Amino acid sequence: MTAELRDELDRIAAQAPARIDACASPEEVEALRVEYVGTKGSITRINKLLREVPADQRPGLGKRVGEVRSLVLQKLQEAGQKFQVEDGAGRQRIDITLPGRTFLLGRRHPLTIALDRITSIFSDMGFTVADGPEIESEYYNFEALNMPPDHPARDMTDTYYVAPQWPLRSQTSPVQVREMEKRRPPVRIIVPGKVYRNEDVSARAMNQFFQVEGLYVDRNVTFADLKGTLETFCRRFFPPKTRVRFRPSYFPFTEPSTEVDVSCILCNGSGCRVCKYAGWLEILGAGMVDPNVFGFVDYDPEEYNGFAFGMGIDRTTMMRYGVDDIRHFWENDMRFLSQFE
Ligand code: 2NL
Repeated sequence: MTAELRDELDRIAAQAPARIDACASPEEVEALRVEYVGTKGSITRINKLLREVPADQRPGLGKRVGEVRSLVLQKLQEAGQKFQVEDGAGRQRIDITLPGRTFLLGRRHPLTIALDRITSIFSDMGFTVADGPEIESEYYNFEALNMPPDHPARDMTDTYYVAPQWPLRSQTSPVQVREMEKRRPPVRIIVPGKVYRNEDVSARAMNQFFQVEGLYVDRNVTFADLKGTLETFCRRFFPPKTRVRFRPSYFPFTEPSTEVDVSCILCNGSGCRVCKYAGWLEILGAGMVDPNVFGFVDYDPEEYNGFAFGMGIDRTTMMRYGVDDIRHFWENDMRFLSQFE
């Protein structure tokens, strides 16, 4: 009995190292661990049989069991480490069989998605992007845009002031005036940016929102250029079946002026809550730049003319995605933001 157990231990000691070394996966190592030292493993079984071995032979055989068990455990541990690698600093070992950690990827804000798309469409038509300050002088925010001191838009109830005579811009047009001062025609720019108005906050209105304005000044620019440019924009920005219409309108800085409507993107013109059952949504205002505006920037109105337009990004994006409350864009609630792209 003792001799048989000794033979078996010798066999294990002779074979186990090579078998463990040959393992190609952590699972195979684990199978050998169970086979040798698990509760029903061969070494465990021999250890239990020690009780039946004659007392005088027990210590010697017990020592041998301990040796073989240590040898096998040592080999198993080495084999386990084979499937781990050192980190860059050579200190910690990691289990390369673990699945990788997942990264939470950020995504663009819906207003950024719309803004990028609008910028890209106008950039295809030769427009470049300009920007400027959000705190403006009354001159750039009003006067140079043909809004004299008694104009209603200058009323303190509409425009925020950070100090007397220093309004927060109520549109991005002051940037266009600054650009015209800096260079000679042709000027073909769009100006995306945040604007401020003292509005009561509601589902449809915020006291700060995003706008894109555009300006095209050159010789012989016509109202047909305005229509072609803005119609092309609408065709590309909105779904293919969207209809576009131009209505006469009024702005202090353009003459003649127009507003552009598109058939409601949600109900396709049949009437719904978003279009207030009109079937049409107003998306932008535009017109031929008033000659008075050119006077302020020293462009000769006899030589040059141009068109300008402005659109609110928040409202346009609401229509595009059927968002029913403008305040969603400002609350940064992940349940809302994660629905885009
Ligand atoms: C609207 C209408 C508009 C402009 C903005 C503009 C700028 C210059 C000269 C002339 Cl420098 N016009 N901008 C023109 C027409 C309409 O915005 O409803 N925006 C939300």
